[in-house]
Amino acid sequence: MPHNLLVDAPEQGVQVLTLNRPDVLNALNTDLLNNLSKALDDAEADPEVRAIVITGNQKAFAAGADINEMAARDLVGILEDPRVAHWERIARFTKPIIAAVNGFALGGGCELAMHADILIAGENARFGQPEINLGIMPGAGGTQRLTRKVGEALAMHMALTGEQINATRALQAGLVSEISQPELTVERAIEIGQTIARKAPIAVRLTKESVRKADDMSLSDGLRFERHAFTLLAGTADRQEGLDAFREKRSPRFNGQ
Ligand code: DAK
Repeated sequence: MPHNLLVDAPEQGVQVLTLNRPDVLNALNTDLLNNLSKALDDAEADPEVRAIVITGNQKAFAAGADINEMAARDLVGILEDPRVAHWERIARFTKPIIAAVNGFALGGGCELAMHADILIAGENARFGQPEINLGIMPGAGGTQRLTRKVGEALAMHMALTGEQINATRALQAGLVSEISQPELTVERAIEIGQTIARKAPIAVRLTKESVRKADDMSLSDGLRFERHAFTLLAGTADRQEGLDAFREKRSPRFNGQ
């Protein structure tokens, strides 16, 4: 049986993780989430990995949590549900994540895509939070991240009606940063990952952390965090290298220090 998560060796700093349960449109069961968590643990510890691309296939990024598994699960004790820890693991990942979304990104699939720092959509992408159709509601950020990204009007519309939006609407709403031809989505995501992989790693990590804080903090607290991070970078060898390289009209050679 093929593995439900394909983990490529990193190339030029970018590792591609491919959700691989095509028979069920990459529905996210516990085993797949577990494998994704483990792959992220490994990637976090691997200095060769500077950015991650998460993708699915042409028909689906992921059509949500595995409904068959959900139907079999007793909801009592949901806070001890191992899937909660897996979602938290994905949210804690410190390196940049780029989601390359073709086809359906629904429910937990849309929520997984929203855990990415950069979201690239194929023209055929469809985003939605259809949990309401199942008598439930989003449970991994679909009421929170979606609202912060697209605003209350559209988030409320999507979460209460279960209606999907297409790639163009997702771009207009600010959910994705770019649309590509479906067959080029992964290639484009890798290219973006490789661009980031050439930057100074500490600056990349602190930039991601700082932008993320904008969701959680007041403007004054966020600005304080940004200044603190900026000051930390002042002591890095990579900052010196970046400034020297500019003045010497050459490409910088960052070493992560
Ligand atoms: N789970 C299991 N199987 C799924 C599936 C899913 N989410 N989505 C599709 N499949 C299966 C279908 O049952 C079908 O299987 P067979 O009948 O061939 O055996 C196969 O994939 C192909 O699907 P369709 O035949 O339905 O394909 P169509 O093109 O006609 O329709 C569709 C595509 C995406 C519109 C449709 O499949 C669909 O509506 N799928 C369900 C989408 C959905 O409701 N997703 C939300 C699930 S609830 C949590 C955090 C988060 C969550 C839960 C817990 N905790 C922190 C604990 C998240 C919850 C959800 O995502």
